[in-house]
Amino acid sequence: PETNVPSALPVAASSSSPVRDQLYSIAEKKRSILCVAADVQSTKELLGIADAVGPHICVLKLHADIIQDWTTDTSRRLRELADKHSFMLFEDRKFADIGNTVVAQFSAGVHRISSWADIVNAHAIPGPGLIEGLRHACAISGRMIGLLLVAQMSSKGNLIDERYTATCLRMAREAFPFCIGFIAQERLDPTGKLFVMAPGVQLDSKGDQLGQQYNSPQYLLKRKGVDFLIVGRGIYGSEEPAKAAQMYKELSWSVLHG
Ligand code: S5P
Repeated sequence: PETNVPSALPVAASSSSPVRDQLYSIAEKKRSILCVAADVQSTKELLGIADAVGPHICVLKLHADIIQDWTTDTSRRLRELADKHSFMLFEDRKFADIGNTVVAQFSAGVHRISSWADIVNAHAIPGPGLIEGLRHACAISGRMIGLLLVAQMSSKGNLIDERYTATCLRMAREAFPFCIGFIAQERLDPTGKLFVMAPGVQLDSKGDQLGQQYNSPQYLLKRKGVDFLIVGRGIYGSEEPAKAAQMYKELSWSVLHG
């Protein structure tokens, strides 16, 4: 069913999550609800995209594990760019294991995600122990990090049904303010306190050969009530990523506020 609800931006003031507050403050200041998915494979390309689209985004989403030459220098320089342009870093790790394992995946290994990410995401399938583990690792890191639960997916034939999504909503409510929202395709929390970032956004394509499905910013924002848009190939795959980012930023902001 279509939700047909307005944006959650006005709810920001009533929130008590510092990560959520920071995100909404950046979004308001930069007039941007755009998250760019920088799915490139080298540090040089990643930093290049981050610097180019930086002025137009509120969040840069990455998959650290596809960067072939990742070092602690990659995350250090990413953080510098995030501070320079004022955007948040979202590691799209989609944790999906028992609590004890995700603690290590979050804080150790080559990527040491908890030392630099502002936002991470997880599948809810292992149950609340996973969220507890991530919260624990977060406390050890001493950094403020927000969690998004993957409550729906954009890919054709995915196994998520309405009951699973409803359970994600319940788990997220219980885990607020560590859990601040969802990766999903429509608004889930009617109050908007738990926000939705929606991937599967592109204007020039309906999908790819591997099941990705795209919708327009208009559809997702107006008809489905999502709060933030994630655009990957529509931006980093275009000839001029900075220009494309500016276009998606302005279009999505005007859909909400114009
Ligand atoms: O359901 C999902 C969840 C995510 S996080 N569908 C997705 O496509 N994603 C991610 O969003 C995916 O991993 C990729 O990084 C991005 C979409 O990229 P695009 O190039 O298809 O826009």
